[in-house]
Amino acid sequence: MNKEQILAHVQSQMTEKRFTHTLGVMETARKLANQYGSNADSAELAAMIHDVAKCWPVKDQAAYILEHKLDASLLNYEKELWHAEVGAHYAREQYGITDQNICDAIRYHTSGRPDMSLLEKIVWVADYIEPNRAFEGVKKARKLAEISLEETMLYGLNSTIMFLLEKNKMVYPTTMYARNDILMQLTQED
Ligand code: DGI
Ligand code: FE
Ligand code: FE
Repeated sequence: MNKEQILAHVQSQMTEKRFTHTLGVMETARKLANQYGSNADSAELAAMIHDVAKCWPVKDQAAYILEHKLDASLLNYEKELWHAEVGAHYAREQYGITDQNICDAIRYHTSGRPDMSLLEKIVWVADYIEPNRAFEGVKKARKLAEISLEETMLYGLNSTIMFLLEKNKMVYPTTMYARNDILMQLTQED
């Protein structure tokens, strides 16, 4: 499929609000890619597809993970994590995306992971700060993104982890490892 076809299909899978968010992530990912010296077309394509499964019924997301033998350990954690795992596989199967970098940027756009590539960081940060986001602290995150992807990720991962702790929710261990890894990267820079 070409980009226009993928975008139209992605739109058919989600609410208008989610599609507006997707367009915001695409625009932001493109900007960040140019700013940090990554491929803007790859960043935009990963952003286009990143939430394709977000509006599916959660039981369909779970069934997809089992049916395609994806990482079923995710099913022990919050359901918000599942659409990323589904989306990465769907990108390859339905849209013919063969670039592993793009599939990984989709796969880890929610959880993060240690040793994230530049493209993975860009999509994670773009998802966090796109113009339609309105949570407390988003302005601060946007400011940080002008200076450093790692500083933005540390801020975002800390906030997300603290939010989960406050709500007595499970934290996916990989998110914690992602956060520690970013902290290490920042500490070693000084
Ligand atoms: O799909 P989006 O809403 O655009 O954003 P996302 O895919 O980054 O999902 C973020 C949500 O996932 C956020 O409300 C927190 C929730 N979540 C639940 N468990 C975890 C988690 N996020 C991370 N990073 N790690 C978790 O263990
Ligand atoms: Fe998402
Ligand atoms: Fe998103």
